[in-house]
Formats: sequence, C-alpha cells, structure tokens
Amino acid sequence: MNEHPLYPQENEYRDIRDLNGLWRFQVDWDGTGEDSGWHAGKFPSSAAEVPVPASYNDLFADTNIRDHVGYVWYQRELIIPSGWKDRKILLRFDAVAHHADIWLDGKLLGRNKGGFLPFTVDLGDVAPGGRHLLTVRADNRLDWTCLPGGELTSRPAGGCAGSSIPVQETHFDFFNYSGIHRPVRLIALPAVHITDVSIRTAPGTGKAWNVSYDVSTSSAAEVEILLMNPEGDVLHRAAARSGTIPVENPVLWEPGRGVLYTLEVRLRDSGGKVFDSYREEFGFRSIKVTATTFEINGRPFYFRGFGKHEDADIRGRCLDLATMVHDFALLKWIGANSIRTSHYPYSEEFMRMADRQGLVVIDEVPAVGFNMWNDVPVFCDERANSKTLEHHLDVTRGLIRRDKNHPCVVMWSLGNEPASQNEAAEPYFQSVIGEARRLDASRPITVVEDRWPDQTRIGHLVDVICVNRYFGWYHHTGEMDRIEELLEADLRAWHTRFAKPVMVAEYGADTIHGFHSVMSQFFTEEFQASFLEQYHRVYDRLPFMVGEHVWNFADFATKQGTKRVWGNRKGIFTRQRHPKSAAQILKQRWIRP
Ligand code: BDP
Repeated sequence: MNEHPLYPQENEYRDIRDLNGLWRFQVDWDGTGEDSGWHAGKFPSSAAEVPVPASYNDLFADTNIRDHVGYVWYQRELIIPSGWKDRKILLRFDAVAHHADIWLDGKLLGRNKGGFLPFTVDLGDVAPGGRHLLTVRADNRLDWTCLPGGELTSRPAGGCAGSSIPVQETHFDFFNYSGIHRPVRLIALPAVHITDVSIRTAPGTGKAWNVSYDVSTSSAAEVEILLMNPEGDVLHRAAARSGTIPVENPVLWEPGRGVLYTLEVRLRDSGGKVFDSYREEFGFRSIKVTATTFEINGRPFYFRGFGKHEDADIRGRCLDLATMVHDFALLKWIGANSIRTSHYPYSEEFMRMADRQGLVVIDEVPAVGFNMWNDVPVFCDERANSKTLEHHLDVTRGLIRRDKNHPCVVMWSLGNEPASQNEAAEPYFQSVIGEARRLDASRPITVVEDRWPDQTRIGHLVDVICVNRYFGWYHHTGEMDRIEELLEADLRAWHTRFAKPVMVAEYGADTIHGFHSVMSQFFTEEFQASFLEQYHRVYDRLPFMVGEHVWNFADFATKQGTKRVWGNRKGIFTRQRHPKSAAQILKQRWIRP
C-alpha cells in the first residue's frame, strides 16, 4: 500500500527533483544479475542507455530484447541536495511494469508489484548531500496472481538441445510492454506533512452544494483549509482536518466543461507558522444511475467515445506528453465525450488533463486476462485464486486512493471480460466490488463483460451493464445482415434480466488504413464504417442504452499472432493517429448541430 498517494507537487514547502532522462540499462538474460552484484556495483560503461520514462521493448533493433521475458535493470546516479536536512525524502515511481525492486548503493529499499500505479520508497536514513547509485530491477513476468494475469511456461530453445526458453502466455490482447513507464521523482516533504486529502461533493439544499473533505497527516498538526473558486478567490476557511463546507451556487463540473475548484490544506506549527501545504483540485458534480439512465448533475449522460490504450510507436506504453495531448485533441475533434482506461489505470497526467478538459472517464483496474474463452474454469484454485483476489483488492484500493478526487472519474471498472460464468466468479467479484463500494460509495461500479446475459453470475453485482460486442466479427463472422437483429436481442436480454442501464464498451472491426472496396470486405475502411453504423442503428432505438465506446481509439501493438497484422487494427485512428474513413462517421454522429 502506497502511503503517499498524492500527486507530487512543488511549493514553498515541498521540493521535487525530476529523475527522468537517460538511465543505464542491462537485460538480465539468465536472471543472474543480482548474484553478479548488479544491484550494488556501477554498470559497465558499455551498458546501453534508455530513456525514462519509456517501454524498453521497441527501442533497440533487437527482437530478443523486445521479447525478453524476465528481469531488466536500470541505473543512474542520484544526488540528494544537501539542503534537504530534516526532510522526509521519498523516491516516487509513477509506474514500473510489472514488478520493481529498488536499491540504493546496494541496499534494497523497496519492492513493488503491479505495473500501473505509483509507489514510493522512503530514503529514511540516507543523509542528504551525497552521491548515490540508484538501481532498479523491473520484471515483466505475469502469473495468475498478477493483474493483468498471465501464465509462465517454456519451450525448447532452437538449435540448443536440452535447453529451454521462458514463454509468457497472456490472455489479453495488448503487447506486454515493460520498463519504467512513468516519471520518477525525488521528493522532499517537511518532516511532518500532509499524506492524503479526500474530497467529495454532493448537492445540498436549494442551490448549495456540500464539499466533504478529510485530511491525513504523518503526525498531529494544526490544519487549515482554504476553499477557492476557479479564479482563486477564497470562498471558505476551516480549521478541522475533516468536515463539510457548504458552497452556494457553485459552477458545476460538466462533461466538456472542466470547471475546477481548489482545496488548499495548510499545516501550522504552534506559533502559527505554515510549514506544509497541498492544493488539490476538485469539481462539483453528481452521479446517479437509474434503470435506464446514467445521470451527471441530474441530466442523462450518454457515453460517446472509445476504449483506448496507452500505446505509441517506439515508446510503447509510457507517458508521452506529446502523444497524450494529441490524443486529447483528436478526442475533441471527433466529438468524443468519454473514454475507458482500458485495460489499466492511465497516467496521473492523463487523469488531471481529463479533469481540466471535462473528459468523462471510466477508470479501470488491470484485471484483464481472466478468461480463456473455453470451458476451462478460470476462477479456481489453479488460476485466479485467493492470491489473485488479494492483489485485485490491493490494486482496487490503490486505484481508488489515487483517483478518488478526480471529477472526471464517473465509474470504476473492476475488470474486463472475466470468465463471469464460473461459479467462483460470484464470490470473487462480490469481494472486489464490496471493497470498492466501502471505499467509495459515490461512484457506480461496472465489470465489463463479454459473456451472454444468461451466463453471467455477476451482472446483479454491478450498477451499469457494460458489454463488449463483436457480432459480425468474432461472433457470427461475416453475417453482416444479422448484426442488428443479434445485437438488439442481446442488449434487450441484458436489460430485461438486470433492469439496469446498458452500454456497449467495445465494438469494432479490424481495418487496415488504405484498404478500400465497393463490396462488403473485411479489413477495408468502408467495412469498418458500415459495421459501426449498423450498431448505431440499434443503440438509437433502445431506450436503456447509456453509451457507445468504439474499440479502439487507435491501432495498437499486441503479441504476434495469425489474427494480428502488426497489432490490433480496430483503431479509428492508425497507431500514428491518422484517421480512417470511419472517423468521419463518428464525427458526424457525435458532433450534432
Ligand atoms: C476484447 C478485449 C480487447 C481486445 C478486443 C479485440 O476486451 O482487449 O483487444 O476484444 O479482440 O475482447 O479486438
């Protein structure tokens, strides 16, 4: 559990040193790096250099590095400013996929499991002022106790009798990019500091809204709260570490209009002097789910947008601000009002920008790969078992802790396409969903399903039915004339059984940019466009539909396979973000005059 979930912030009392840039890098081909002392000694000057943040996989002209299963090592020098005496000094990793071990001068400082959430290590007794060697070992191996789940096997190595090489099996459809994927920072906090801030808003009486807040500190301290409007005017001051502040007639955070207020927390010493502060932005917005609607601020909201990936050429799955900003621009251009962070938590920078731009987000944990699409049970002792559940709970807590204050997050997605027909899936998801509800009663919950409405054992546990549908593609392949009939019957069956609003969280067809035909022909741009239109006709006549998320925003890398022509091509944009013809169909549909 990360004790410091707050996004790093620099101010009069808090300092940050950015550790991004080029780090030394070594692949641990046979897993003996630690035995050889890589954690303690300086890497040879012949070691490669890699950018942080980045996935390392596609950086080199080397298939073995791209496909390596196991450890890789990163190293750089770390200088702790001599002025940082009597401070709490932390190293913060925003995300390392999927396991990380951190050493400073050969001493193990911390370990982390899970590739998509931040963690910190405490530099505790390291004296400021010196030069140190920071070494990180990342491991991309996934088994059934991980999120996403995977299986480790091996195969005989060609040309070398008796030897084998490890194979990472995954039951999810994106390339297993690895490495230090998000920024690394050295942080200095006051010895006594703010550790967490939680903010909730809810309509009060008349035009007033209530802001409930709760502040945690590392030890007892006098707290001061300032609530500011978007212009920075202080509307309220309070002195308790938790409480409720009424705000008369605030400007609401709305889809497409990211109006943000600020709650500033200050800590004062006995003489009244401020020694720590933290500013958290938040928005006034409410969510309500009925049997047929998803309401934001009391008005029905219809999700238009995409399942996305954090994925780009060369850099893989890392935070890349240029790609991120461009993706936001394309979402706006096409008229999308929302996305799902399929299939894992996205960077904090993405979530903060979504807050500012009013982009609505379904925030997903990396519980993907828990399906084998056959009769082999997945939720059982040999596969997704109590250890998986323990980690799933941990990651759910971590995600809610990290993202709880984001107005953009309107729903938690606690899994993608699990084998929900398994009997054991029910108690499993009862635990995960129960924990999420305990931590956040203010947001609805979904688990995105691919099973049929009469099969699922978890539909009654969620608030919104989200389904991924591929009629005409994976199911009833090529039966284009039946898409509407099949889809309509299916969506109606979900609503009839559960009396909850329904959203299609994925629908799409692989399309190669530049392929054209005047006939109905798989992989052409015309096919993708007309495929989507058939789905849209169904959505438009079902009163309980609350959204459509096309799969996928852009083409993305997957493991190699006979069904993947250099990745998944269901993007409306190519991997380089060029629009396919269907982009115009969506733009016309989503930007209504
Ligand atoms: C769905 C998965 C998604 C895949 C998609 C596809 O949720 O991750 O990429 O299918 O096959 O089942 O394109």
